Amino acid sequence: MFNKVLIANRGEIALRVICACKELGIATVAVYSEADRHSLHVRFADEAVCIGPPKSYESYLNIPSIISAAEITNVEAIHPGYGYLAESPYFAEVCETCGIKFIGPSPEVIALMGDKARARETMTKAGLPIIPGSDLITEAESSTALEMADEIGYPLIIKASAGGGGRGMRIVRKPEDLAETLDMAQSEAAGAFGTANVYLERFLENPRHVEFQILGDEHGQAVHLGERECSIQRRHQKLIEETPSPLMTEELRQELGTEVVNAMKQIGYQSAGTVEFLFDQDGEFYFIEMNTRVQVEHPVTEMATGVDVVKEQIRIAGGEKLSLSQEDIRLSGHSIECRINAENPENFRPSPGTITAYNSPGGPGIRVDSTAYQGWEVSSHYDSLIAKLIVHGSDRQEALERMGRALDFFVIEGIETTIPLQRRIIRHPQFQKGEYGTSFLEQIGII
Ligand code: MV4
Repeated sequence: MFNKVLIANRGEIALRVICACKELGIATVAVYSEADRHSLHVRFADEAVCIGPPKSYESYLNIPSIISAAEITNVEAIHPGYGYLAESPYFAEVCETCGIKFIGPSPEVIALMGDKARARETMTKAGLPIIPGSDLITEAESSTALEMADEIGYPLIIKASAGGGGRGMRIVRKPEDLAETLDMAQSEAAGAFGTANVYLERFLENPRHVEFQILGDEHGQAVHLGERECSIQRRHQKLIEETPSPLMTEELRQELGTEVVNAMKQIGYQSAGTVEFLFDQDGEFYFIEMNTRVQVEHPVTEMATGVDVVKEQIRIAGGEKLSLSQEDIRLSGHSIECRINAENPENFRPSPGTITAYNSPGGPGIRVDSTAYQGWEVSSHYDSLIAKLIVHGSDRQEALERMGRALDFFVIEGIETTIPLQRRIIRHPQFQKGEYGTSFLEQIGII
C-alpha cells in the first residue's frame, strides 16, 4: 500500500479522502490555493502545500504546480477527487510519466468514457442497451444527420460528444428545426470543448436518472454496489439522491447489475466508477454515460452497503484485489443525500460570504460530509457545494423522517443555502411517494 498520497482537490471531498487515507495508515498531503489557507482539508492533512492564487486554473487545475507539490513531498500517488482534474486523461498521463500513481482508471479509459459517442459504442458492444440514436457525427458529416434523424424519429436530442453531465445538449422536436439546431449545437460544442463532434439520441420525456456504482480491480474482478436515484436535479446539478431507487425491484437490480458488471469486466475497468442510465416511462432502461471518478453522491451507497468506496478505490490503485465478492454486498435499509449549496434557494444564485453561525445535525443514521464551520468564508471562486447531509434509515419512511428533521436542525447563518428548498421537496407528497422523474422540480414549480 502507498505510504503517502497527495489530494489534488479541496473542500469536502479532500477531507473525505484524508479520512480514508488515515484509516488505511497512509500519510496525506493537501494542496490549497491562497483563498483556502484556512480550510479544514489543510488543517487535517499531515502536510500542506500552497499551489497558487485563488483562481482554479492557477491552482487546482494547475498541473505543473500540483506535480511539483507531489515531487517535493515525495508522494507515491495522487487522488484527484471529483471535478477539476479527476477526468483529465492528460493529467492521468502526466502522473504516470512522473512515476506517480493516479488513483483512477488508465488515461485511455478516461479518454474513452470522456468521449460520449465512443462510450455509447463501447457499452453497446459490451452488452448494455443504449437509446436509439446515431454514431458520432463530425462537422463534415452534418448532411448525414438529416437521414439519421428520420430513422431515429422525433423528438430527438443532440449531444456534444465531449460534453456529458448535460453540457452541450439541444432538443429537436420537428424535422424542420434539425439543420439549424445542429448548426448551433456544433458551434457551441466547438467553442466549449474544442470539437464540433455530436451524436443524436431519441429524446425521452421526463425519464428517471438512475446510476450504478461499480468497483473493478486490475485482477479482472468487478462488483456493483447497487443503484442511486438521481432524478432530482436543476440545470444538471443534482440536489437530492437516494438508494435504493423507489422504482427498482430486486429482479431488475440483479439483471441490470449483472449486465453492468459484465460490461466492466469486458472493458477491464479498474477503479471506482459510475454507469448512468435513463429509465423511460415504459420501464425500459438505457445506458447514457459512464463517470470514471468517485462521485459527489457516493456516500448514499456507503451508508446502504457499509462499503467504503474511497478506501476501495485507493486499495485498487495500490494493486490489491477487491476485498468483496458480489454475494458479500447487500443494500440494507434506505439512504438519502441532500447537497447543501451556498445559493439563494429561489434563484439559485451563488451566496458567498462568511458563515456566522453553524450547527450540523447529528443523531442516529446522520452523516455530514463538509468543511464548513463558524467563521469560514465561502469563496466565490469555487463550486457552491458546502455540505452533504446523508441519512440512513431502516426503510424509506424512516430515512425521510430523519432527513426532514436533520434539515430542520441544520443551522447555517450569514449566507443563503438550499436547505429551505430541500425541506419542501423532502416533505412533498409526490416525493414522499417516490413518484418523480427528472422534470419533478419543474412540475411542482420550483424551477
Ligand atoms: C437525455 C434526456 C432525454 N433523452 N437523453 C443527460 C445528462 C443528464 N444530466 C441529463 N441528460 C438527459 N439526457 C435522452 N436521450 C434527458 C436528459 C435530462 C435533461 C435534458 C434536457 C434538459 C434537462 C434535463 C434534465 C434531466 C435529464
